[in-house]
Amino acid sequence: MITTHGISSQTAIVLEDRHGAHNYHPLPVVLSRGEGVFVWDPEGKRYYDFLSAYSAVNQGHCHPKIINALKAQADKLTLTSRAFYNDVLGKYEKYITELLGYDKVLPMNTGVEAVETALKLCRKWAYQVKGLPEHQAKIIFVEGNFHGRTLSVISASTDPDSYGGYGPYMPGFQVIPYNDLPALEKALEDPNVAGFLTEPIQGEAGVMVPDDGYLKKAHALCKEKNVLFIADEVQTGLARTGKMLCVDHEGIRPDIVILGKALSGGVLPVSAVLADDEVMLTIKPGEHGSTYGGNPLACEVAIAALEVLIEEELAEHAERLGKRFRERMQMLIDQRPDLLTLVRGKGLLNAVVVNDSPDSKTAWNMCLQLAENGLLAKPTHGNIIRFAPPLVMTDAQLEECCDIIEKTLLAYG
Ligand code: IF1
Repeated sequence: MITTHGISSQTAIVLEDRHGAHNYHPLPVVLSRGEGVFVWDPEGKRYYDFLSAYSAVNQGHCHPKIINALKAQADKLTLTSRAFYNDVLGKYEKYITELLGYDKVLPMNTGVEAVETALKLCRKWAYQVKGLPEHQAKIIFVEGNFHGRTLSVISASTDPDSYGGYGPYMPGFQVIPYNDLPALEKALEDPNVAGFLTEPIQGEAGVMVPDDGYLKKAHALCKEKNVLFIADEVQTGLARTGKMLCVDHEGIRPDIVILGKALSGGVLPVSAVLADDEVMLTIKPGEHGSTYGGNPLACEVAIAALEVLIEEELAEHAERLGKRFRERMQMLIDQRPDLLTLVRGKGLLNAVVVNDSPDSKTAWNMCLQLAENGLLAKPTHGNIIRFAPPLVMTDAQLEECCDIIEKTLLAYG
């Protein structure tokens, strides 16, 4: 069963099903190798990857520069904990804070840990700087949000799949409609509001792009009320939407920025919270941390992952390819309005909405067909297909991928 060439797809699926928790429902595709925009199954079938590990591999699979950084540091030192200094962390902290223009960074591992860190910072700041009464700080979230899987962030989720059965929930959170400035204005009338947390584009909700100007105005409203504007850029950040940060499209500077996923180019869980001293220095030694956060292996990988984004101009690339992708998808929609409703997105974070109900199997079945034809994408909410390839895709590859999508969807049903 287990050979020197690894295991078959069928065996891999059986093993996961038998021995792993059933908290996922993957497409029946097994991957054993990746390079750039491609992944391969154990039998050698090649696919274009249009999920990019949920935007963690913006730089492409196994980017040589990032893998070399990993290997070189792995031979020297991997983890010391923060009980001691290490000789890479400070270099990384200087690099990322100068690159993104914040006083300080706090390194964590997974995206949701960085979100939790931002929420803790927000509360500390509220009590120490803003002067709110103890235990009264409120943080505003928006409907349809996705910030990860911990008890505290699922407490603000409006998706029953995320929060159902996990109560009791975290107090001090309020959820308002997304893309709704009057709702935000009203929520901000409460003097105990400490922060407003949002994804600049909602990923899990189905690539929901807010109206132009929403983020800018929301930021201004927060500033007026001395409320922290916190951007969860875990999925939208790091060149995915055509700018280094998605908020750059509106020229705003959040008080707290949360990064993860592509910060390591898919190599290790590496996340970060960026803020200025007024916020960051409210957490004192011993008040927050993580065994692996800031480890030298992660720091070298993160520097390389960020350098790749800049050296290969991946934001510009995503912007150009994304425009072309939406143009091609619009042409397809015009041909089959019975089948497809619309395409939306920014840069290379896009979704096509299928003309069917959210509880239909249409998008899932289309993704099975796309896989058959050599392109991997994942449905979300039954009638939405997310398309988010690695940003290192060439123009010619993008055209070929659009041809595959066109051929597959035109043949559907
Ligand atoms: C799963 C979606 C993507 C995120 C934002 C924080 C986190 C995420 C904006 C937490 C994570 C994931 C996790 C993954 C599915 C996924 C996802 F489908 F749910 F929407 F990316 F598209 N903030 N997103 O999108 O980061 O702790 O996972 O490192 O299966 O939960 P994490």
